[in-house]
Amino acid sequence: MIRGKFITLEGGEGVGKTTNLAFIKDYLEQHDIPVVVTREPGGTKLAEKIRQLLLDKKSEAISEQAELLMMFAARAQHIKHVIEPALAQGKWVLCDRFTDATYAYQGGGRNMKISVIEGLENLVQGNLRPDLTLLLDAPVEVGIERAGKRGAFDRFESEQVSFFENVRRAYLLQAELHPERIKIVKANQPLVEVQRAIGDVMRIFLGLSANHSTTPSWHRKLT
Ligand code: T5A
Repeated sequence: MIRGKFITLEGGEGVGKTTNLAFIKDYLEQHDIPVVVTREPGGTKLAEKIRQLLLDKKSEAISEQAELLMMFAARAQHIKHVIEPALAQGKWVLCDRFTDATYAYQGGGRNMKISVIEGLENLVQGNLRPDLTLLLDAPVEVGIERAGKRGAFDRFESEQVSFFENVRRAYLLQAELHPERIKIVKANQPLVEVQRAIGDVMRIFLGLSANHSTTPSWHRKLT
């Protein structure tokens, strides 16, 4: 059995990760690739409970160390029960956020030591790293405005703008450190353009030729 590929989608609040996850799933399935779609924190019953605790604005003040360890506790469950089994069965895993989010939010946002995050990454993940990461990047105000339209803010979304500026900077630094894996997609443009750019990245990742259509199927139907 050929091992599946592990693709992650990253970016600040409200940049469009969830929206574009469906597009990527659709793209892969059109190429007969079996896909498991999942998210972090979350993806298993226990990890989803940890997610609720992490996002709950009304929870007691969560220390930075507790927050970091909860992210990796959820991740350990997720890897063992969802990600690794799927990859071993030859399925591709498409995950809404993964460890780059920890570098961005706990490293950049909370100023936790990168060496500590690296230590936990090695402990929890062993050799597992994403094969491809799409980083949706947009100015912080754009993401916050989009997220605001969806309803009440959670514990992270209630942070100051400076927190999100640090998150964005840390994400861009991750992309600089791992240019072969992390591809930046400009998210501050109409959805059809974002998806055209994502389609280009996916086409190259799948080794398809340049004249292969990258227009979103829903857009093709409309035009
Ligand atoms: N976290 C997570 C950490 O701190 N450390 C970690 O290690 C991990 C894994 C999880 C939180 O946990 C933190 C980070 C997060 O704060 P989440 O739900 O995964 O929460 O993250 P959010 O950023 O909150 O996800 P959202 O669902 O809010 O944002 P998305 O998915 O990026 O945005 P989406 O797709 O819901 O789009 C938002 C709105 O914008 C519109 C959409 O229609 C939607 O209304 N939109 C566009 N509008 C115009 N033009 C475009 N191009 C658009 N694209 C989307």
